[in-house]
Amino acid sequence: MDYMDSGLRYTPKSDKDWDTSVQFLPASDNKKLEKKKGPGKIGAVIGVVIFAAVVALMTGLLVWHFHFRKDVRVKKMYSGSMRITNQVFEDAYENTNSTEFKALAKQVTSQLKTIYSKSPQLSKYYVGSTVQAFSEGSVVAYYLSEFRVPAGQEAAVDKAMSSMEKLVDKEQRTLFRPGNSLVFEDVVSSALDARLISTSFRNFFNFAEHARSNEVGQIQSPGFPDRPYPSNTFIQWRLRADHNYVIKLDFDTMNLEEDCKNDFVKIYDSLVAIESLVMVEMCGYFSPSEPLTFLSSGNVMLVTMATNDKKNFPGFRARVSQVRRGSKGTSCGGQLTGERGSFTSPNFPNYYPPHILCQWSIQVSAGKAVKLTFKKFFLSEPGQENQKDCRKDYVEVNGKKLCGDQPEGTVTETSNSNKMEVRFFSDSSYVDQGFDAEFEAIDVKDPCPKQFQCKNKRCIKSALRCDGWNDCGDMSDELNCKCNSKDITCKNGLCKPMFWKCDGVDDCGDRTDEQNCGGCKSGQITCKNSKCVSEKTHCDGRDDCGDGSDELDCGRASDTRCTDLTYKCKNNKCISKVNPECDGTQDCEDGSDEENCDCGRSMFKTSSRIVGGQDAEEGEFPWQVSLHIKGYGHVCGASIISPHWLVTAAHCVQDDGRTRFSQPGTWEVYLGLHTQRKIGNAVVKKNLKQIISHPNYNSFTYDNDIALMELDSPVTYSDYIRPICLPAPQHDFATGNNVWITGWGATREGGFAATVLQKAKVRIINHSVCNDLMEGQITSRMLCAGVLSGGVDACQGDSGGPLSSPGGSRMFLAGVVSWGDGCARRNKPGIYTTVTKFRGWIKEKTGV
Ligand code: 4AZ
Repeated sequence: MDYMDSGLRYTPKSDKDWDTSVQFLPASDNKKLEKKKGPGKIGAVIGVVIFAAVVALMTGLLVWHFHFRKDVRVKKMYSGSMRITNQVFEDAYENTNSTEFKALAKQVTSQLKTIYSKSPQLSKYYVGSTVQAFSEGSVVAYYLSEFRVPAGQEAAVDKAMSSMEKLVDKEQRTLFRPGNSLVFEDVVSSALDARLISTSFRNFFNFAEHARSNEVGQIQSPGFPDRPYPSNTFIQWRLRADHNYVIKLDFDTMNLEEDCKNDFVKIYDSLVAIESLVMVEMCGYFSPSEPLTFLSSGNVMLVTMATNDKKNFPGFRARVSQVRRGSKGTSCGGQLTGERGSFTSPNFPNYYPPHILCQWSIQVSAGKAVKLTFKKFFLSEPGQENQKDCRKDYVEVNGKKLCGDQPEGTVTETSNSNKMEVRFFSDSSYVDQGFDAEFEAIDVKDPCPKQFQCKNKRCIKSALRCDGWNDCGDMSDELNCKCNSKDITCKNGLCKPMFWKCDGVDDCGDRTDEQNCGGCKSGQITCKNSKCVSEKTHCDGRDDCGDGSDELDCGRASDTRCTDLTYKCKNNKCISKVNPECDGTQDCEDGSDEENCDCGRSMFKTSSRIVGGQDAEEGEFPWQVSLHIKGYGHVCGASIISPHWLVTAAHCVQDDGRTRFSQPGTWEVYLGLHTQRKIGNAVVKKNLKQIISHPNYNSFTYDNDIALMELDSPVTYSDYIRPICLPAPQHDFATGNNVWITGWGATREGGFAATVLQKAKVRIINHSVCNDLMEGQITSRMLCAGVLSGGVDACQGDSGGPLSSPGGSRMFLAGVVSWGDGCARRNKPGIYTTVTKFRGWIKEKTGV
């Protein structure tokens, strides 16, 4: 049984595809092979050789004949729909067994045959078609067509099928058509998703449901909620609504295997699986709090589910109802007046329907201008990743098209008059959550009353002007400033927070903040503890600073007095060089500083400079791990430090009332992962053998927030799976240094988790400054990093992941994502566990 059988049965004309000209060779004449008295031994040998050669030749010929000469044909299935404009829909067309259905279906298939006969490519390989369903409008026919195509010819058939509309046109314009021929319009056709005709399906289920007003139906995967859905199963639900209604499908559970290659649910704005009418493809786990309601454009919808032989999950359940076309959620656009107001895409925050065009005309009082701000903006779909051309779903404001996902509140448009036209267009495939927009009337002469107007037209609170932070996004609030006493006055007119003075980073852009540092006079050096000592004391063998920092980087390979700041070689000798480990130069006499250095490198150089982040490249952070709770999905991050061991946060592995997070069996870990729910060849999934949470972890203060995870079997390194370097206990991660945060955590505070691994660059923040900002909660085992102007940070779901610090050509694990006051808030950096403080503990527990 296959996909075709899930509708009307179609019986192929079985012999047609086989080459009937093949004939078997006649049997040999036995008499000729009878042994005669021969010409002796040599003759016999020659005879045997000739005989063997003939047998070999014949075998070869037969193999060639049957294996290669015979056409190898590939089954190609296309699905399509077309509008029949000269028929009127009858209720009987909903029933595939009715005589009315059968009669019209016969006429459609017969005309389809004529249509395909107009193309030499198609007519040669055409096997047959089945009509799967009809719906209103006048009558829409949904069909499947089968072709048997010689291997290598598939592209030619695809090409011919892409001109289906032209072929239909040809057929419709044929002279001498029978008077009762069907008139076709709006022909849509595409190759069937190959996963829907898998030969490994063992079970087929086919459901049909007609929604009625004031009734809510339900569809669910087989076995839900008592047992997991079955393997190797294909199911489809054909959903209909009354004429002038649309289908509303509202999921309360969606919990499938993570890899869409194995199990998936696909929804179509059609009654047959036409790829150009796919609304969404889902797999993995969706949180019940996520809005997951879909609307069809017409009165039909198809839900398909396919599973393979691998793992089975609980499945899904959804409510089915009908909503009058034009009612709330299904309609959009209109006239908007007043001094301020808001509007959203239809069905927001749920998914907008496909195939919709909305137009809003905004008008504010004469003499004013309209300012439009998008608070939420989610218009992404496969094929529209490059957000520039907006060829699929888009919003058009002032003639400018906007699409893709945009960060909260960042899209603002202002009109030149008191009117603004906003258009929203969704094409026939793939839907998203849409947008939430606010408009307000602004005074053209005073567009930001009591506020500061940035050069890019944004309005910001006046207090944010000249505070050292780039609030406008284009720096215009930080130009031409008179700095206050808490700021550094840069020569170029910028003001920067005083605590960035002398941090080794050119914050002003003209190095003003890095001049006359530490208050030390010329001829003096600044110690790590801020003391000033004479330049001459540098490397004189005496600890003049008191913390040993004047005796660092002295170029001596050994014989340095060991301090907290010096690197200790394996032979217990100390060297003064800062961060000598794995820097490519042998500094210890015994070479131990360059041992175990197969770490911290990826295929990529992270050369450019989460919340405020961007997609990482695949394999850019090969030590990044995604920790999943079995049957739930991603919860925390972790870092690979050896083939056996991961480092994560202790707070990720603490039991709560419901889940035993501390137990290895609760988790499955994904190494080499880039996109959640996309388990490609690079990805390795492992179970855990043990979890070691730091014994001094404090769940109130998050002090000692570090844990180790041992894999149940060692992982093999690849381009996508590699360890990060562990820093020596003395490794210096200096204030102001750039470090990378990575993870699949929320992309805004309280928001959704990322699908693709995100990366963002932040800076190490001075410990005492951070402690002041975080109201004294920062212990010596915590490290702060962030962008204090806000907008870039780790967030929920990033916990346990790495804070990767470049050192030479490698990355070192500076920290473990631990906590923060919200995400990406101004003056609230992210807090990380300081890995150097736990280097000894890691060595003791793991041997790494
Ligand atoms: C969290 O909940 C979390 N902004 C992680 C990092 C930060 C905040 C929260 C830092 O996992």
